[in-house]
Order: sequence, then structure tokens, then C-alpha cells
Amino acid sequence: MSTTTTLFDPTEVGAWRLHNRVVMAPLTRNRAPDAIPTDLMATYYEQRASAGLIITEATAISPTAQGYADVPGLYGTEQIDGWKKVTHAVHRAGGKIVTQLWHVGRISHVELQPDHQKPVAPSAIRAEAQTVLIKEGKPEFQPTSEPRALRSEEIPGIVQDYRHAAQNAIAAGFDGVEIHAANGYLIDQFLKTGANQRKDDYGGPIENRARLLLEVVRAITEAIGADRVGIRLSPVTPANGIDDADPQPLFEYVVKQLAPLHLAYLHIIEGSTGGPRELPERPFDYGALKTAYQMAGGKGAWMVNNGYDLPLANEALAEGADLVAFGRSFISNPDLVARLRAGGPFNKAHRVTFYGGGAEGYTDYPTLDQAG
Ligand code: 8OZ
Repeated sequence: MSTTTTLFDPTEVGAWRLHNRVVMAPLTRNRAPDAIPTDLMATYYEQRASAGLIITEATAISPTAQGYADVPGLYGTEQIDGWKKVTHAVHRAGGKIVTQLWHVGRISHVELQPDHQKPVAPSAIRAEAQTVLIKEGKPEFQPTSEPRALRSEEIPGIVQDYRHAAQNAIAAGFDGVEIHAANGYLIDQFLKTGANQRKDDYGGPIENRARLLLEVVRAITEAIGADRVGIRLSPVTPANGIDDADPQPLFEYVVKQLAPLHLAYLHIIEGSTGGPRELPERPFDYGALKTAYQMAGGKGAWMVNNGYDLPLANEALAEGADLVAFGRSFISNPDLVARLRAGGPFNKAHRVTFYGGGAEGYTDYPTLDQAG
């Protein structure tokens, strides 16, 4: 008898046994003043602990790695202590949680950088993008600042910051980490021709543009074990003004290199982050990407993301995806798993409270029981 996998079936991924295949996608919420996680954040994540796996909001690996007001970090002891409250709350509620390690590269603003220095990037090319400052308690969108190109000899220090943040994640009680290599941030800037014009070993051919990504993956997997590490990729998103001249061979190379490194999962954003899943001007064959990974011996779970609802998620599972990440629907539905099981209804998410603020639009969305 053939059985169909559902979103609600448990699964083994890397070092973890997950209760279900519903993943809470990383969601930036700008509620960590001084980059330190708060009690309110512990409540927010605990409310969502019925997800098979929670991926935290993107979290800066160093002071220069951050590019938005009030996003959390994971480089100092106060930050580790703040995150402990979050991981304990989620574990108490029976959940699993990894943190997303983030370096924004050029997607920053001098006002957010130590000593108001220029943000760092593969090349001194300003992004066509905006960042969020918070002025008088209100989010304010500003164009990103012009970056400076990293010197070759600075790159080992960046890799070391990733390694250190991953060790801090384990010290803070996380089940593992996700490397943020998507959405036009530092690692994606190195990968893609639109942001990388380097002449050294980190620019030019695909093998060079993928070098930073692979060095970061190796450093982190050596430090905390590959079975606690996932990575997020976005082959064609135009987010944060990023683009590549020829993404299919680039990403097939990346996943083939990742295959023997035994990561817990690969997390793929299909299409434009938070937008259309198909981009006529940026075609991409995700099936070929997965085949390239598996043909190279890759055994990590395949996690898909972007605009999934229940029917689309079931289709993805039937086609061989292992995990489905839900973003916006987790903002407004703390009990998303129960609501998916029940076939709805779903609360609507209110955009005005996405970035910054307090409990409103954060910890006050009702569960099905509360909506009664
Ligand atoms: C929305 C606002 C700020 C940052 C990403 C970390 O796109 C983000 C982000 C999303 O990956």
C-alpha cells in the first residue's frame, strides 16, 4: 500500500527529530533594542513552538554584520543570555529552534555601523535597496549606504565571526544554525555577478564567487557538527537589488559542493522573496537544482519556501520536498500547525506591525482556541 507523506508526519532531519514538516521561516521583526533578545521575543517564539522547526529571525554575527535597527545579534554575552530565554521557552513547549546567522554586507547604513564606517561588501557597489532605521519609535526606510570592498586579508576574520556566532548559538541552547546565504546579503553578494567584481580568489569564475559560502559552511560545520547546520539560498530573488547573469550553473555548482558536507537541510526560496514564485525574466529550474544535489550524493532535507499554502505544500511534498517553510502566515497564526490541520481559518497579518514596536501585532494574534 502506498502512503502519502503529509505536513503533519514527523521526520528526522540532521541531529533532530521533528514533530512535523511545518517550518517557521526566518522573519525579521526589529524588536531587539541594543541587539539583545527580550522576554517578549521568548513569548513570541514559545507561542509558535508547535512548528516542526523554528528558524529565528536573521541574527547579526558581529556589529558590522547588521544593517537594520533593533535586530538581534549573537556575538556578546548579553545576547547569548537573551537568546537562552528564547531557546528555553521553545524547548519547554516541546519545539526545536535554530538561529539564522546573518551578515548583511552592503545592505546597511552608516548610522547602524560601528563608528559610522561604511558597510563592507565584495565590491564598492551600492545596492538599489533600502534599510530600516527606527526614528522616534517608528520604522523609517532609508537608502542603503555606499559600501567599501573587503580586502582579501579581511575575509578570514569574517569567516571567524561566523564560526564564533555558531559556537555562541550552541552556548545559547539552540538546536543548530541556519546560514543566511540568500536575499542579497553578504554571502549572496559574493555569489552573484551584480555585486561581485573582485579580481582576487573571491571574484570572477563561479568557483571563486562561491568560495566565501563554502569557507563559512566548513568553518561552522567543523565547529558545531554538520548535522546541526542548514543553509538558505535564493537563486533568483531580486531582493535587496541583487542579480546574477547566469544563476542556474552557479547554484548547481554550490549544491554539488555542499553535497559531501552533510548539512541537515537546504532551504530554497523559490522566485522573489515574499513575492511572485515565478519570474518570467529570471527563469530557474528548481527540480534540476535538487537533482544536481542528490546526484552528487547530497542527503540533506530539502526545504521549500515562498508563498506556500496547504494545497501547494502538499503538492511540494508529493514531488519530494521534505519540509515546507511558512513565513507571513506564522506572523499572524501562532498555532499555524493546528490551523493547517483543521483546514483554517487563518488570521490575516497586519503589515504595519511587521517591523518594530511591541506586543501589538507580535504576541497578540489569537489561536483557534482563543478565537473560540
Ligand atoms: C525583511 C526586512 C528586513 C530584513 C531577509 C533578513 O530578507 C531579511 C529581512 C526581511 O532575509
